[in-house]
Order: sequence, then C-alpha cells, then structure tokens
Amino acid sequence: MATPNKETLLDWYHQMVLIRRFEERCAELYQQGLIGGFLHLYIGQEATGVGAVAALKEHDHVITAYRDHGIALARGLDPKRVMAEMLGKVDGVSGGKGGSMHLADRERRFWGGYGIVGGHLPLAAGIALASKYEDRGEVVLCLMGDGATNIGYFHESLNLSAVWELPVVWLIENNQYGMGTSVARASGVTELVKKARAYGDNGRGMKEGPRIDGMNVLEVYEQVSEAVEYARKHGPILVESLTYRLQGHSMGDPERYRTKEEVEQYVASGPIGRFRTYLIEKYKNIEPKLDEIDARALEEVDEAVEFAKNSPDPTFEDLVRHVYVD
Ligand SMILES: Cc1ncc(C[n+]2csc(CCOP(=O)(O)OP(=O)(O)O)c2C)c(N)n1
Ligand SMILES: [Mg+2]
Repeated sequence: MATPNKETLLDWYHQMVLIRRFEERCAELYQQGLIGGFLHLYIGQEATGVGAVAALKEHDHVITAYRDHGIALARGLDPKRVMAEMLGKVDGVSGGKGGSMHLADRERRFWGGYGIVGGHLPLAAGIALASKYEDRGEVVLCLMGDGATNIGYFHESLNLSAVWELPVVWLIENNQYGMGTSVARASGVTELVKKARAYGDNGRGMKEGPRIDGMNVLEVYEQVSEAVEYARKHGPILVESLTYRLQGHSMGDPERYRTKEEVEQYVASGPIGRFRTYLIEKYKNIEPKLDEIDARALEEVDEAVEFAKNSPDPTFEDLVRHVYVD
C-alpha cells in the first residue's frame, strides 16, 4: 500500500494533537466541576483511533465504547459541539443529554459512545446486518477495549457476525487494562486476536486478523484499511491494536495496579512524539509547519471551550424530548 501523501499525514498529525489538547482541557474542566459524570481519556491511544477511522470511507460506520472523544474528533465531529456535549449544553452533539460517554453523529455515521462494556457490539452487528441485507456495501468499524472481549456480548456478536458473514471490523484496543485489572488477570487468552478462532474455521466465518502496533498511526491505517476491504468483500475480521492509556481509567483513578516506571516508558514512546519524529525525518524543514499545527490545535480548543460555555443549558422540554415515543 502506498504511503498517504504529505497533506494526509499532516491532517492525521493535526487530529492527534487536537485530540490530546482537547482532552487535556477536558481534564481541567472536570477538575473545575464544569464537566460532570465520568470522564475517560483517550490520551495515549490517539494513533489507533486516527489511523483506524482514516481507513473508513464516508459511507462506512463507526461505533465505540465510552472512551469516545478521540473517535468522535477523528470522524470529523465539530470540536465546538463535542465540547458543548462534554459540558451538557444544548448545542452538544447529543443535545447535552449524553455527555462524555455518549457522543454521536448520525450524519457522520458515528453511532456512539456506550457506557455498558460490550453493549455496543450487538448494535454493530445490527448495523452491519442492515448494510448486508440491503446490499449497501458499507462496513462497520467497531472498537472495543480488551476487557470487553471477556463479556457475553462479545461472544454473541462475533458468533452471529461470523454465521451471517457480516461486514464488520472488530477492533480490540488492547491498552493492557480493564479498569485496574490487567489482561492476564482477566483473560485466559492474552493474545486477544486468537479469540477469532472460536468463531471461524478453514476460511469460513470470522477471520483472525493481525495484531498491530497501535502506537504507530501509519501501521494502524495500513492494517485496518486491509481489514476494512476484507470485511467489505468477505465478512467479519478481528484485529487487535496494542496500545496504552497514559492516564488513569477515568478521572480520579489512584492507579495502584501499575508502576510509574511503566507509564513513563510509554510516555517516552508515545504516539504523537513518534509520529512527529517520523515526519521530521521524512520531510525537510517540516518543523515550523508542525509547530503551526500545534498552535492551531490549541486555538481550536480555546474556541471550543468558549462556544461550549456560551451555549445554553437544555430546558426541561429539551430534556424530556426524545425520551419517550408518543
Ligand atoms: C457490563 C459492564 N460491567 C462493568 C462495567 C464497569 N466498567 C466500566 S469500564 C470497565 C473496564 C473495561 O475495560 P476495557 O474494555 O479494557 O476498556 P478500557 O477502559 O481499557 O478502554 C468496567 C469493568 C460496565 N460499564 N459495564
Ligand atoms: Mg482496556
């Protein structure tokens, strides 16, 4: 596969930096009490989200769990409206009723944002079934955590997708922990992509895809692109991206399950720094351009916060709308 052009690579760099700055600001707003509920940061996992979403066509679908800000921004949702959602404001992408864990945008075929671990996997299978049933040629990218692979929904959804040969890329973001529990303590199989073997045999049903370096945006893009085209032609495929969350599970995690040294090691080899180094080595005199992108991302976050703060709270009528069908 040919390496994407310079403009595309710079766009990915921008997306990754925007996600990082956006979430750092979210952490501050959370401390100030302006963001309520839970807040799960994607910091450290940006290369997986940006590379994987870049592999989709516009008419494809994407769905994920509660660690969803990075996926939303990578899919092109307006940072202003995403920030308004974080603050529970009426201009938020879900009308202020969803918050951090329930970002969604129908037009961009980004179906959320779900708080129940693994709960979105049957939905991914359903969206893929509709695509297949109507012969639309649309693929569903379903991201999930390593912890989600131990839950019943995983079995039901992967099995049905295999039996019905549904066009889904099941992408495990293996960040090594589900809350405070390491993969080895929670899963009999630690090479999670091997779980595909339970749902496919001799080229029929689920395909066991690759285990990829989730800190390398180019590798994620290339491997997920192949998986997406496989799913479009043949049916489901399971892919595992090896990544790491640099922050706690959610805000206020005392992080007793891992050492500072472990985290520091991943900070040093983080996805944004790695990609920046790659770009500097590849293109002469690119640094001023990268600095410009860094500054722009900060400005966009400032503008998003300003917009969100100025957006009104939902009224009582707003809150009860769409709750019950007449
Ligand atoms: C069905 C269900 N059980 C338990 C929880 C509580 N819970 C929230 S996040 C989480 C860990 C999931 O870990 P993983 O799938 O690896 O995702 P990560 O947080 O690492 O992105 C758990 C157990 C939940 N939300 N839903
Ligand atoms: Mg995890």
